[in-house]
Amino acid sequence: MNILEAEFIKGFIRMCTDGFLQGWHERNGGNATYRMKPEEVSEVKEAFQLEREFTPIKTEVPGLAGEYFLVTGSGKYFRNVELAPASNIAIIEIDSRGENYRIVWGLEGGGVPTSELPSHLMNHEVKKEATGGAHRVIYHSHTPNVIALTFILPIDDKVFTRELWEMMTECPVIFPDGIGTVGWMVPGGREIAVESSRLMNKYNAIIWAHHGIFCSGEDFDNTFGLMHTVEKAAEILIKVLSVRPDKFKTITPQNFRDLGEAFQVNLPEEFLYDKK
Ligand code: 2HA
Ligand code: ZN
Repeated sequence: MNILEAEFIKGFIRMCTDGFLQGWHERNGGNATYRMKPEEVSEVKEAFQLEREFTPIKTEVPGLAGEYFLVTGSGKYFRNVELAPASNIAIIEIDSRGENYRIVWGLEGGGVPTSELPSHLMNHEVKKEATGGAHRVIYHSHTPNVIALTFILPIDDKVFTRELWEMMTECPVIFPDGIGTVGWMVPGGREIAVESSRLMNKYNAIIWAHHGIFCSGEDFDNTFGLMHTVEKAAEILIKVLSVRPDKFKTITPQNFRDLGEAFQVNLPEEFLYDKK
């Protein structure tokens, strides 16, 4: 088969294009990775070339030994993924120790996986464990309104979660576990990956101050949908704060408790604090 006809590759490409069209991927901003299912590996492995070298991941992910991932390329533009998939994305294989990877398809003409590979893989490892294998997508982008909020709100999980929940009634239903926040750190390395994956154990969305957002999910629709929802809530908050610094009315803690009961979602009390 033509590997580009595989449904998981089409879904990944569509997510890249949709993210670009939202304005989340200036230049080479953002990156995405997908942990392939065994049947998807079988479906496309005829197209694999095994002559490329194993390269250190620069962190250890033993929980991902032997897994295959579809990944965006470092320095590649989301804008170009749909136009030339084989030059801008790749499939990588993780070795049996979870310490090295090799490219088995894609990035034709040269290139390496996303500069955020350590964060992606450490997040995948945590999410695979925490969800019994259900989560497969990690997606990072530079959502402008989320980034803007990191200049005006305290970098605090409780504050971001509560303020974003208040912006649209369905937010707490879509991210009932809340949102994690990471203060400014150098991107691309192991340190930010360790900090991010620690939070990913608890949350499906985490915000990197003055940088962007990471989302985790089972498939492309719900991962993209989560990011879209958080960014839209952030946009509404920016609009509200642009008009006046305080809210004239809002959704109250008791309203959230009633919502949680009606929608059968557990909304942790840590986010329903009194604001005085
Ligand atoms: O440019 O988004 O975080 C790619 C990135 C790095
Ligand atoms: Zn980034």
